[in-house]
Amino acid sequence: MGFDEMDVDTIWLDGEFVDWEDAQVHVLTHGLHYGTGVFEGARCYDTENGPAMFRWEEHLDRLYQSGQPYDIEIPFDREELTDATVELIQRQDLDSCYIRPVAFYGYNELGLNPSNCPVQVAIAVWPWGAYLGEEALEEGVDVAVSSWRKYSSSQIPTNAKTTGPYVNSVLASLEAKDNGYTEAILLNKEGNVAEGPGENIFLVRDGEIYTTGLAESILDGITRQTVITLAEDLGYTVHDGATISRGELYTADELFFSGTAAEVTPIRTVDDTEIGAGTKGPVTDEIQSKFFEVIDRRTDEYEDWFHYV
Ligand code: PPE
Repeated sequence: MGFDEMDVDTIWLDGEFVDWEDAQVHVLTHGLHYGTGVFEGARCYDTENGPAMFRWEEHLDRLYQSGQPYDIEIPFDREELTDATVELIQRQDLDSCYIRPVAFYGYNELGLNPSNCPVQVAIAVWPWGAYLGEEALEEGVDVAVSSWRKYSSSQIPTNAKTTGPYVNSVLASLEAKDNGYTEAILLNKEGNVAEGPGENIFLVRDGEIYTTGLAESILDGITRQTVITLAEDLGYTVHDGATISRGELYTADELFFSGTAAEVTPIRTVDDTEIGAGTKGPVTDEIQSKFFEVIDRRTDEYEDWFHYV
């Protein structure tokens, strides 16, 4: 569904609330030419206690940190960004939504050195349902190992969520979709498993859980951290920072993706090979159920993960 079909009308841009159609930048914006921006994707959930932003503090931490390698100094503090987001959600009467802050080098001059360009900041919120489809959460998705490798952290920091490098994810996603798959898995430069184009990946084998770590050139997902905590609290052994070879994907008992947009999505096939029984596995099911229980606030555990609107 396109933005114009959604019931949203306000964007926060450089400190002001502006009408949706007025949230514009110049075509000579530095970030448009060179991808010199950093962004976040967070969610606000319609919980039993009202709308609440999930792990907002961690998303803010990552936003500011993403700017570090690029000298992007966001000219607004945490409280300003938080207040702006809360007000955007309230003004537009949203119960649940996706939250997209973006900070980028703006308009002044071109050339690779961005230091004379101002840092512009925008926040938009909109309703966004299940990323890979409602059915995906139940049935699982069919994925393919991409022919595109994930860029290495020695080339571009993968722990920074930078706009430009997402062309790597776009290529992997397009290739997967063109070939009839729902999503891709990217291998890193070494040929081991990295992550999905917009998701981290978890593998279950013999009742234990494995996930790739930062040294495998991944984004350190906040949902990934959430899943690790939930799984450990459920009593599972989690091997964070595992090296997962391509071959292990096909013989895994279970595989699933994690991400703000994708939440906890089972993977039912990789390159047409069924994973486990080719459906959502029991460990994935337990973790996914716990995740939904937490975000719906059907439990009072993990209360400090929520920022009520
Ligand atoms: N890896 C990548 C490359 C990635 O983009 C995401 C988020 C993750 C892992 C998971 O991170 P986290 O959301 O903190 O658990 N992908 C975002 C972008 C989706 C989009 O299409 O845009 C997201 O899930 O919001």
